[in-house]
Amino acid sequence: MTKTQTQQITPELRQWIVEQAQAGHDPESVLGSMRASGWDEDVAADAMEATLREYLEHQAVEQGLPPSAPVPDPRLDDSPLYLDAGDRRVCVLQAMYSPRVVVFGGLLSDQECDELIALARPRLARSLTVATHTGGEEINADRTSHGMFFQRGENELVRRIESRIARLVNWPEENGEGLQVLHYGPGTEYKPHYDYFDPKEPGTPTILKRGGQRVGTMVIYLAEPGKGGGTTFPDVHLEVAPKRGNAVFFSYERPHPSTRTLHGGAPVLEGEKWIATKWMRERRFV
Ligand code: PD2
Ligand code: ZN
Repeated sequence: MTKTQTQQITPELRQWIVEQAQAGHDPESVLGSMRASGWDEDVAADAMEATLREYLEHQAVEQGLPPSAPVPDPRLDDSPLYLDAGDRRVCVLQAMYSPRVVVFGGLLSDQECDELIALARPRLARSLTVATHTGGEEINADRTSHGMFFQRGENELVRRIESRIARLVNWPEENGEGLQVLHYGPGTEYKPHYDYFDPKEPGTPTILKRGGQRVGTMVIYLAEPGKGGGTTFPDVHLEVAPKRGNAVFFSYERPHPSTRTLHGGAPVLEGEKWIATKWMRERRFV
């Protein structure tokens, strides 16, 4: 048996790790103490991460927050410049941990952007949002764009894009809602909101029957406005530029503002903005 396999994470060790964190010791010094007393570095790091995650989850639920769920997540542990999206290499332009926000470069080619717009344009209607009090759909003054939904896998281009997204963020294609295309003219915007469904709204249980909560969003920019139209994350003062072919991904492990995933589409000041949005659910979306 190797040394690593013999090292047991006992309840006493867990408690000690939590106490160190509570006393304000930073992770590096806790790891240093563990190494000094004979712990293998990787085992110590894994033990610490798992223990603190479990502890924080317990605290969150105790304070009345909804429990957390697994979320889509690109593999960025070794800070790759590019990720393999199957039929295309996609650039990782920016990554933030809390909230989890990743900006991708070149998710779609210019031609794919144009093709998607051409397929969507004849089917546009004033955008609706899910009415959380009933579970139906309604026109919302906070969302002045026009949009349409493709069925999942509706055509070859949509299938290609869906497969790319699934691979990039390691989340099953079948958990995705249909790709939505939105068009914003000058002056239009999507006011800041959360993409998850508010558990307190009476219509939410009906919505959740189709695949559980939303846990991640990919917004792909298909056409650039001249000015304005960025995707904003007000809680962290972040604005993502709506550069054609690029995309912003973010995830939210519980339906709660503590995720800091409040976000909006800033008003388009000049020109037109087109995007495609893929919302991802916990389970198969039906
Ligand atoms: O158009 C955007 O940038 C935007 C902003 C906020 C899109 C969405 N939300 C969305 O589709 O959920
Ligand atoms: Zn949104």
